[in-house]
Amino acid sequence: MKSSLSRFIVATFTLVALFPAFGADWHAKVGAQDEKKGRQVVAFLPNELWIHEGDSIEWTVNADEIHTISFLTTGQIRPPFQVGCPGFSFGAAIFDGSTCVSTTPMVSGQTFTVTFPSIGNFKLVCLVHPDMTGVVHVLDPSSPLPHDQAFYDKQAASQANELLADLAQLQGHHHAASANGVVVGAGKTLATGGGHNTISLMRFVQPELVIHAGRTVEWTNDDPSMPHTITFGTEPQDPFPPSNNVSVDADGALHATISSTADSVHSGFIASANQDQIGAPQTPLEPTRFRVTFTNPGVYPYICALHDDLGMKGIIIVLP
Ligand SMILES: [Cu+2]
Repeated sequence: MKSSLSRFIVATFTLVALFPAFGADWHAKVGAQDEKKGRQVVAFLPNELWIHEGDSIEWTVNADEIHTISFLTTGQIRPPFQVGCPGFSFGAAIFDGSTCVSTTPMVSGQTFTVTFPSIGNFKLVCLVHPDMTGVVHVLDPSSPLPHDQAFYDKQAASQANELLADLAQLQGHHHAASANGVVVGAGKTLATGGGHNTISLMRFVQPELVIHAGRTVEWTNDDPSMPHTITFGTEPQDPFPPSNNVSVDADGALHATISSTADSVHSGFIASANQDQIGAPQTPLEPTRFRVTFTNPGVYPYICALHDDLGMKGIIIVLP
């Protein structure tokens, strides 16, 4: 009896210490997807909220693609998502602009609550996805707020539906450049007044291809900001670099030869280069194409090592 009472007091005290203002609680979503998980909305929904000093926002992840909820400090160098701020917060945090706050990569059903004790306009980012941003406007309690929770709920739902529909339309328009070509993903980035939203198709657009032995298949990533891999056989520990048996063609595309269904070949990240920014060094070209020459007949299944859990898999059938 006594111990549960003291535990209650400690819990209450901790809550008071963490959330001194007892402001309003707001809710927002992170990501959306279709039933088969192949169509991913890579966005904070909504990506712009106006709240009062002392209020909290609880974000709920709504997709199986991983996302982080991160607030860096002004001018901070963007860290890799595996590193975080460096470091991570779990469950809840306070952000006043002076110290970085980030979650670990989160998936469907997980939540994170941030309390904002100071006025200001704070950029919200996902450290996994460069074109997934938002903003939280924290106003003085005497200022009126433009929207209520019902508005944000409706906006989040309609944005998710519109973006998923947009992606379905995009999916229908992607054709391979050659007979032995496979389009890897598709996507686009859209802006709102609050930041960037991205839609990404996590699929090989031609999941099954039949070729003759001796031919070369070419995969091309058509997504502006989503990396993918083409991985045959054993998945490597580190998905970033290509496997040792991958070489570079004269035009910069990566190339491997597969002669047996027992071979393991990994493309590494196939992705669009980041955009150049004024005042920053020009970004180098990145490999956007991967080629494999198949010398022998057989059935060759492969995956995207980053998105196979979303169903991103393909197969090459090689006839004599
Ligand atoms: Cu992928």
